[in-house]
Amino acid sequence: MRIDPPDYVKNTKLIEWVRETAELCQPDSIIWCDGTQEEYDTLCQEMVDSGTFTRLSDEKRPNSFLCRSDPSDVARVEDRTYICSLRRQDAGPTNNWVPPKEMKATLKELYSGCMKGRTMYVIPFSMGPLGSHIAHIGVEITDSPYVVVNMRIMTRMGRKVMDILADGRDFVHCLHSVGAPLEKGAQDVPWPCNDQKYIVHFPEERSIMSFGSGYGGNALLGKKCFALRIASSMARDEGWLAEHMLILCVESPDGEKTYVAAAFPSACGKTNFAMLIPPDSFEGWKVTTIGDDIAWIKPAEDGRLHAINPEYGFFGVAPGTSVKTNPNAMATLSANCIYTNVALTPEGDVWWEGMTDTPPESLIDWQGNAWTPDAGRPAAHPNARFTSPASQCPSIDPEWENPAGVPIDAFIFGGRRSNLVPLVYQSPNWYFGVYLAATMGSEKTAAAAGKIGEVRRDPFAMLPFCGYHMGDYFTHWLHVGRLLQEPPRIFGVNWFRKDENGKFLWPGFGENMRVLKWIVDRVHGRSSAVESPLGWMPKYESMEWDGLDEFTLDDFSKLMAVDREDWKKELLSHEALFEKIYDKLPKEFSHIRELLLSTFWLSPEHWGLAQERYTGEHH
Ligand code: TSX
Ligand code: MN
Repeated sequence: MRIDPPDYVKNTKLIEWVRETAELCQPDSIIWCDGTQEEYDTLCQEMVDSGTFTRLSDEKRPNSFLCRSDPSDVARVEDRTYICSLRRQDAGPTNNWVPPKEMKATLKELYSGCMKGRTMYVIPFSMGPLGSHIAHIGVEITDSPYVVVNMRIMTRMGRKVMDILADGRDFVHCLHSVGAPLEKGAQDVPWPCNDQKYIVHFPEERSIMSFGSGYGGNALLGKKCFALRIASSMARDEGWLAEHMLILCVESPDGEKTYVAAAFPSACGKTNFAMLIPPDSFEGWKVTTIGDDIAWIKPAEDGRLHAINPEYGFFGVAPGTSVKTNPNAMATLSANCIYTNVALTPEGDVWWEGMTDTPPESLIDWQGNAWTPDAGRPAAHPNARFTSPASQCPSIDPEWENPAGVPIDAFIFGGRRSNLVPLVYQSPNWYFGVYLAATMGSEKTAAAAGKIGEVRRDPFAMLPFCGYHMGDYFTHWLHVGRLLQEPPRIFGVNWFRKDENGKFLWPGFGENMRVLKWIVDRVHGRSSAVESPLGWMPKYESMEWDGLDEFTLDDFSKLMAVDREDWKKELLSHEALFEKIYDKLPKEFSHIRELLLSTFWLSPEHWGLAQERYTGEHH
């Protein structure tokens, strides 16, 4: 097989890997992607011609496309995701594991001839600004043009990356196939994929093999597979952190900048928070966005942690995104985007649930069928996505491409909890902060697996994304903090607490700026706090309430109160998580749990009295 690399390709390991892969997968042809606009336009047009893409209205969504996936290929497949480390205990009990040799034999069969009748694309990409010491290079080989155009939005991709991939320089090998060879003369389908799916990581050799799916995190291998699973393993070995976090900057009226990284499980509005617009009453305050999903964070010379966003675009959930919930995201979507599994309007625009209060009278739904508001099913798939360039975001931070990263002053960990967990609290120190993050949980909103309202532990929002043993991950976090001159302060938040009638106690969205301001003030030693069973908490007076007059001290008390019996249950329930990783649980955790349990030496009466410190109630 002739592979004909362009003369600017110097990396002999890459050339050899492409040759081997072509021999195994037997594509009809090979394209070395250069990342140019012309290449992108050509591939998009080819997908329009083949029926995979629909070009949207030039007026409403210039240079943008709609794509409908196969109805069976609409989300990440966690039960088909494997961490194939050499030793089982390095993957840990929260990851699927198969011995790497055995897995490779299985995959070799599947990949054999899997690209017949198709083009094999070679995509060099950088996770992080080109040349940043925090960035890393990957090369994805794929038979999906959809993957190529999405990778061009989501990563820095093409010739400019190949130019710095000198001979001898390492890169992460990312092999992807939709697993649907085309026999001679056979008619292709708009979304080829395979019922058998494998998303496989080999952490020791820093490689990824993905088979059978063309969707999102299964196929755009720079994101969850590389930037989280493989990178977390690299980070542990090299003393840094690869995290499922957004990064934002809070700028005060006098120009003081505070960078914050925050982790939330899914369905908590992470992208909305990353692009928050402060209420009008916060004159002169600004929130800017560095990233909405992943942060690579490294200890720097100054004794602090510096973070980059390794991505170049947003691959966000569309449903629920509107000018009300996230005006910055909506502006980002005005042009040059790819929409997957959203609905199509008769005018050639897109629509999804929550985009407007009233749905259009008629649509083509995500499966290509006619749809009206009385259809009794959603027009867009609940996991429908937009792929959009981060550079188009009005709130993008001027430092977002700084190769040195931005210095992180605070970590925020949140979850969706309808009761018990107060709006905001600060960990007394790094150890308690790591414990807080390790035990974070979120309630289920959809009736997928498990009961609605059931708390699911999702440590650091990393449970599906950690490329090694979760116990080793906690130990690594404890270790990194010990080495820092100025460890970031750690906070917990909960935007989702409800009253006894099921009404949200907190308005959320832009009003979360009030929480951010208290956090920023804490970081700089300005705002006061009082002790609570969970850590430091604001009193009503130490938060900004201008412009939210209707939110009373009484409302605040409801939002901040910690019920004694509920907190006891919560602490005892941490045991379930700890049991799972008992052999690698940091011993700090057992001590912290004991210390937290010691608050129950307070009688119920004294608990109530102590609570007045932070609810501000007086009896
Ligand atoms: O993203 C959200 N955030 C963070 C915003 C910066 N959402 C959406 C979550 C689903 C992905 C929220 N939903 C937030 C929030 O802070 N809070 C809530 C709950 C809520 C929903 C609606 C109202 C109040 C709270 N109020 C009215 O609808 C009028
Ligand atoms: Mn994510």
